[in-house]
Amino acid sequence: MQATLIGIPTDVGASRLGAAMGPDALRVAQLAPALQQLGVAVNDLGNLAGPVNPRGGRDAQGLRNLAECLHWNQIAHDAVLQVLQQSRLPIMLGGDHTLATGSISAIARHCRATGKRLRVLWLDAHSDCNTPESSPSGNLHGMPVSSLCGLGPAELASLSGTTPALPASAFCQIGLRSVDASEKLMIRALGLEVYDMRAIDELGMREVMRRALDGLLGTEGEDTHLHLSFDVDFLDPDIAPGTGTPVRGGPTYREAQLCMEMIADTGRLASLDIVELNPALDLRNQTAELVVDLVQSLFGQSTLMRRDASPAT
Ligand code: B3U
Ligand code: MN
Ligand code: MN
Repeated sequence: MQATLIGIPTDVGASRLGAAMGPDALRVAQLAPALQQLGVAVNDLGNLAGPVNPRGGRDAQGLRNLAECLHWNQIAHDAVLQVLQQSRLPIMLGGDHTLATGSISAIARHCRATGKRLRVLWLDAHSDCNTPESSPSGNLHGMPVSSLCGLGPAELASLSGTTPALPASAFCQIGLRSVDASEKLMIRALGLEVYDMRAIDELGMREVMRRALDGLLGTEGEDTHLHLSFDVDFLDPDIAPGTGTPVRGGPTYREAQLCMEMIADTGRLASLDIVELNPALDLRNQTAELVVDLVQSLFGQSTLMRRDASPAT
């Protein structure tokens, strides 16, 4: 397997500064060597260059930094598309979660061109499906899901070449525990598949992931491109403090490991966003190191050779 790291150091979609340092924190935590250990050939494009954070207020539409967000997402889209066209697996190092609008738009465009079905797993404490009308904050990192479903700002919603970029049914959200009232309505309206923390408590992570990955195992999943959009605030803040909008009551270390291992077992992972890592809020880079540990499981590291798993390489 060949993977390409793309640093996308944006924090223009968030209120708190610091996520722009995420890509380098992941490099300091040895992300590339950790993947190489598992037989993944890795190259690193370095960080994309985009606009600085103007720290602007809300515009007439109520949005913060829309022009800069658009710019970042356009360059993210272009870089991701190029990597996919080289048949390499892109790993986006964020950066705030708005960048998923660009990355997933490129992935949707690529899937359309290659006739693949797209499945997006969205690991997050939040649902990120606010619209310009509903957003309480004006922060665009709270809107990538609605943008991709055709309901965000028009310029962001059309990045993939079609609006919507993909059907809402392609998404599966896991780990939610902070959802605005307006987002609850939007989840209903879009018919999003959601496993919130209550579902994880009641069913267990194993059953949640079994349902989330339905149709991906074996020959049935052959034509599916599986994308993981991993917001670091998915994890419980006790183990992952280095993120801008932590919410208590998230998955434990063991639950997160099982989640990654079960995704690895499908053998279908074809692209990955790692977002909302904020080194300014971290303790001695522990969150970045934890993420690297989890990414190793995502790429096939397991304690024993498993009968049902596809090989990592
Ligand atoms: N739903 C809130 C909070 C939020 C969403 N995503 C993050 N925070 N990281 C909003 O601002 O849209
Ligand atoms: Mn998010
Ligand atoms: Mn989040």
